[in-house]
Amino acid sequence: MPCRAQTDRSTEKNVNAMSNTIVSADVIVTSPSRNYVTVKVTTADGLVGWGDATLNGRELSVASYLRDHLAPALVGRDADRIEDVWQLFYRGVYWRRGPVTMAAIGAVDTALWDIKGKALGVPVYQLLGGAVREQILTYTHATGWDLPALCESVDHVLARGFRAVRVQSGVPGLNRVYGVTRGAQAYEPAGRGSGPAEETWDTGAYLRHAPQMLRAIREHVGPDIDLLHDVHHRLTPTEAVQLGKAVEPVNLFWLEDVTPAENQQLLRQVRAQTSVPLAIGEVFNTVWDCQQLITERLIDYIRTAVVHAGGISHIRKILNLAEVFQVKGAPHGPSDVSPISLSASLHVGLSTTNFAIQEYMGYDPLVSEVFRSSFTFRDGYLHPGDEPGLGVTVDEEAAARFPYEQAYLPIARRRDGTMTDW
Ligand code: CS2
Ligand code: MG
Repeated sequence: MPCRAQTDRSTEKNVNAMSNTIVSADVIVTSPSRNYVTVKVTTADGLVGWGDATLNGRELSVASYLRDHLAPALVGRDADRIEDVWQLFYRGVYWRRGPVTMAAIGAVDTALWDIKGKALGVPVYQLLGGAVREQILTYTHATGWDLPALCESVDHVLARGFRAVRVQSGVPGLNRVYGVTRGAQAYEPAGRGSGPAEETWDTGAYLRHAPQMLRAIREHVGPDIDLLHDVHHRLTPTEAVQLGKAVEPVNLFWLEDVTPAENQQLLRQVRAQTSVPLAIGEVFNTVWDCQQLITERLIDYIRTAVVHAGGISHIRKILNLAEVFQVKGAPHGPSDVSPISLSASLHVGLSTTNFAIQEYMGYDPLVSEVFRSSFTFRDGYLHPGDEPGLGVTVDEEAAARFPYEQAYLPIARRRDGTMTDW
């Protein structure tokens, strides 16, 4: 009898293993208003998990990494073994880290969490420990070439119910500036074409302009709205101190990416000389890239995104480390982070105590023809919804209607022609 029971159990195990076995991993590149890369993982019992692999300006590199290397290695594996697959793809390739590798790994990881939620019939946040809050504070972008246009944009954002807003304006003397459009159209940084557009940057002009712009917006909105500003990697640490000191009276929620932070210790100077809250991390893709920023508390907010930092599994490790040092999570969420990654971020956000705020730039209406999401926005807060998994599906027929179009992020040079950070 025990043998038969034994046989039953071993058969049961095999059947169970077979049903969670990955039978295919497909890559979908689509361009509903802008390029997105999505991975679709399917199991033997027909469960489908979706992952975002979009890397603005390098989409095809990630698509190739997935198609040529990760997808073949996924087929036949147990979809339940999320951490093991992550470790296989991180340690099993010898060459580690970097935006392309980690976006590809992140997409697979996100898709496997989606599958696990669907297999168990629960939203992913329940798998991550359940809700620690009712909803997630969010912010969006207000932009204006000049102050009147920026005030109008801020008013429009506040009228939509946001209580936190990122403000970016033009800079006198510069033709194009990060984050700002001259017209009413939404800002999309990647320009279609065979190469990057070139912008001129002038730090002096920016430093003369930004403090007065931010003071004027604080005057315009009053004390109760959270104001954020993205410096976008443009300053030296000394210049960042100058800006930080100048805007302390504005009581910003944060200054973002005040200086390139590959050399993490450079933030010590900024941290020591200004009290303005600092947010960094959207261009980082592993905990090791921001470990010093966190453990020395050189920042207040870590901005790594699910799609660019190894998926849900790795983002949680970054946020768990950050919690120990009272650094809060505030993931990147522009239009080039697809609704899949945004949804995944919201599942993490609902279940992570030191999660502070989610960037939500919003999407072109064409995007919702391809990505059907269940997250909701209300009165300045987001919620991922309670559908099993991540709550996002991809309409593959619609995706096929929007073929990839080559597009590149701009580059920036100083007035003397020297390359600088865009
Ligand atoms: C920006 C991004 O949203 C942000 O904080 O830094 O818009 C960034 O410029 C883009 O994601 C680049 O693709
Ligand atoms: Mg940014």
